Amino acid sequence: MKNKRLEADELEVQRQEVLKQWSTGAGVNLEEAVTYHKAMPAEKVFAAKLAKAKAEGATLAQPRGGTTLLQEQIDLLQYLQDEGGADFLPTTIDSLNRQNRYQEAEKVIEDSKKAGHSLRNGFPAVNYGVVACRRIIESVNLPCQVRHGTPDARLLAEITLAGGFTDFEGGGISNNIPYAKNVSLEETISNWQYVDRLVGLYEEQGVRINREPFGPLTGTLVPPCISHSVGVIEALLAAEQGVKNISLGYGQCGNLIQDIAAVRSLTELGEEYLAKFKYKGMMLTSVFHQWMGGFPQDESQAFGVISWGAVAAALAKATKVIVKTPHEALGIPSKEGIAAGIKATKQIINMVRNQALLNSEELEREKEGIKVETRAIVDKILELGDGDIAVGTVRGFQAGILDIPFAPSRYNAGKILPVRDAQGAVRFLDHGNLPFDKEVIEFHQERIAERGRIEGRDPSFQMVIDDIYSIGKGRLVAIGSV
Ligand code: 8ZB
Repeated sequence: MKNKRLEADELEVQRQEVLKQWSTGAGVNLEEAVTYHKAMPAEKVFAAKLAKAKAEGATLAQPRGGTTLLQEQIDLLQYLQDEGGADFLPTTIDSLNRQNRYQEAEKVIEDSKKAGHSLRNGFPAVNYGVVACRRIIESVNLPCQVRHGTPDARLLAEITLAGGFTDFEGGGISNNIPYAKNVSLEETISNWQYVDRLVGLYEEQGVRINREPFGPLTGTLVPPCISHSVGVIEALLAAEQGVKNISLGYGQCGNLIQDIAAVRSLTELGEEYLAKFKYKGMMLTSVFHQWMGGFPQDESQAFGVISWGAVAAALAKATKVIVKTPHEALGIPSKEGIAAGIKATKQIINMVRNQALLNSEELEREKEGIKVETRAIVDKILELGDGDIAVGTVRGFQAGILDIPFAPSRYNAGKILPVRDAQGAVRFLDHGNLPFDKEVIEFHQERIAERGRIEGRDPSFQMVIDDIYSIGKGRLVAIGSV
């Protein structure tokens, strides 16, 4: 495995296998799909709407959502469009499709039809096939994205892209390390080279498909340089396969300065590395994920968390914000709950968007710090791969040069430990084998020590645990054990 564009014959051999994995694969005809996409109005093309938002400095809102039954999925999306005021629409894929367990998904669909309502969370797009996907696309007026966490999303991409979706979430690292235990990076990077190459084929024929690596990884205690490194690497891997439109994601950490610095540095770093490898005609946008950790159960408190994320997204000028719902702590949200999250978010965006950009020395320092840390990681990975980012990624994860906290994968070193500082910014309590120099390490230690002094306790693993639960209990920084 190398970071090299898949040759046409290599891809074709794989495609023939992939399209046979489930009967609906037979419904994919790339040439016909290109014609279908070309007839689509521009307002339904994700990359076009993102480009416009980027030019205007606007922040657009997107919910999540998926149901077992097709009609319920259509009803949900129409509701989120018409009542929720969503700018972009999702179709979140069910957990069985995510694990390529199509036979079992088929039974869930049958049982749901018998029951008269959806029995599971998520839409099993592979089972439904191309025509059903197009029914969704044709039922709404907004761009639609496939959202999921699938290590092998090759067939899912074939079907949903032919089905008219114009954005596809995921990546070889971001859909592996946080989602799987036993799947190797070689395997998922290779699977995702296929997905990116497929997108590249659409691009070559004049169809813009946006790609979005999953930014938040394992949640709310992921230091920005970790998710930024993954985003930059996945952007490089995608660009090599011919992808042109990429949204890089970041999950809210909760400290406003750090969150703004993270969003602003993310696309700058992406552009820096894409230029370094001379990829041309790339469009990068940013995605801010509202709080990806535990929520308070109380709806009013939940709206507080949602709103704080909206403020950060708007001030950072993220191109897109993925919204949470006031039902987050309770279970699967109703369509009204999802719409409520969009409305609260858009209210804030519209109030904040014209205000002066927040600029300060602290923000600049934070931004520069994130860049220095990310470059240290990505450059070391390139070095380990003798210039090849795919090879370097495999070796880098083995060596803990890139390490994702709290990840289930056995291909992740799991040596780093993040914790909040006194202001709630996420710092390294233990930087494991990350290739940082002395100043970086000392900066993190000083910030954490300051919190220790304020709380009158030594920073420890207990502090990390407290930070994981703190927002759910009403605050960002846990003061003492909560
Ligand atoms: C990786 C994303 C996980 C998050 C949200 C939750 C969860 C799950 C639904 C949903 C809207 C749904 N989520 N199920 N949002 N509708 N049916 O995805 O916030 O933490």
